[in-house]
Amino acid sequence: MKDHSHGVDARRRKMLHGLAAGGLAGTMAGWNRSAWSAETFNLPFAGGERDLTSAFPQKGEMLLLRTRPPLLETPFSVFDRGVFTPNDQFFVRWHLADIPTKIDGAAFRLNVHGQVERALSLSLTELRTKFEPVELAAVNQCSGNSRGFYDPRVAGAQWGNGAMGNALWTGVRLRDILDRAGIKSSAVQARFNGLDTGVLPATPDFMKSLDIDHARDGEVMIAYAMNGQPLPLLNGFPLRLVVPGWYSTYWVKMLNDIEVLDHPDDNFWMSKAYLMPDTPHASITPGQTGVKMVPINRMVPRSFFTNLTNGQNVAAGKPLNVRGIALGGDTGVRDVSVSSDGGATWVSTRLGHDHGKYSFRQWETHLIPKAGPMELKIKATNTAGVVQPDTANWNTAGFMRNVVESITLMVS
Ligand SMILES: Nc1nc2c(c(=O)[nH]1)N[C@H]1C(S)=C(S)[C@@H](COP(=O)(O)O)O[C@H]1N2
Ligand SMILES: [Mo]
Repeated sequence: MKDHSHGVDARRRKMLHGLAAGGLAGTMAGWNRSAWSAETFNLPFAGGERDLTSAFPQKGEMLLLRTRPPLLETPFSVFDRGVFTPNDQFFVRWHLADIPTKIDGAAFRLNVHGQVERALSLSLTELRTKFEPVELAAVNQCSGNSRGFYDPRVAGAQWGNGAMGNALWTGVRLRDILDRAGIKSSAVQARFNGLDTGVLPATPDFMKSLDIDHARDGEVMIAYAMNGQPLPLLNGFPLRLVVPGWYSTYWVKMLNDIEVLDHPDDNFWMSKAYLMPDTPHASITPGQTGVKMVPINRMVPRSFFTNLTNGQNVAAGKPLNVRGIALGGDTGVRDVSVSSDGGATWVSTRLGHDHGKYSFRQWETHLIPKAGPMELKIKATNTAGVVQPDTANWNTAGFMRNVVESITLMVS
């Protein structure tokens, strides 16, 4: 067995020490009764009024969609501050209401079983010392990010654009764990389960599965840290799956159980939930029936303005800095172009530092606006040549929105 711990830098060692000791800075006590901030915030769609709250443990100011189980959205202005989303303002999404409020890192075990030669029960210390640590920048985005903009409206969490975030994830390769257990030739999928459960025993446990080749691709990882710190409890302390380029429904939090299956997983969260139409862009016309459904999977390119908002006043004749972020989806960003004439002509922006193909990519440009209303559009193309669409997709679940974003500035 190779020990890579001597190669680990001091910062990481310190962080991991905190992890193993099980120290959780905050617990969830009181998270329901703390005073909400009196401030509200309006997402730009009907019913988009949200309370701003700082009442959740290890979380700064967030938009409150639901308290239990929590749905917290990142205020969009956060994305203007840097290419990585700070842990304390990283969005939060849970399906089931019984989430452990305190986890003892010393007693925690990750179990690997099923179609394997040797079942494993790994402590956090073993994970960090007996496997090679890896780091990867990757965007975690909810399949339903931006659902609130769907027209006609659809049921589900009415997110604005802030159900996404970019972090530098540290952990171990899922492949290394599976290989240590020894995958049997009967293996078809690996199923991931976390510590959260429903309040009623009849509630299906939240579990997600990946095909065994995907699970062993060397990119999927089990992360014990984000942005150099242990995961916040609400983002999955102490371990979460990171599935680069795939929607975050697969990024199972508080991961403590991996079962290698000899059949395709048909549990509720794989066979009934998180399905999308098997059509171009997962798009159908409202009311359309008889559509084949498939599990949601890879992300698609998106781009956003971060320093300007719709309806903002700006000065005519003076250079205007226009900037934002983009993601390529399941591959890198090739180009982000801006249009100031409603989409007739496009000009490439300057791309920021490349943190890897699964990361946010910052972009920036300058314009000299003329007096009057000015419509700006932003459009990303990924390295596979996939371009954001000019018209929005539609499906009943409100998944995979990635239409070209557009804002109108008042220039005077
Ligand atoms: N254990 C567990 N993991 C989970 C979920 C959950 O409900 N339970 N929700 C998934 C979904 S749908 C999303 S969008 C992401 C949200 O990750 P975050 O809360 O860290 O932003 O977690 C995923 N992993
Ligand atoms: Mo999600």
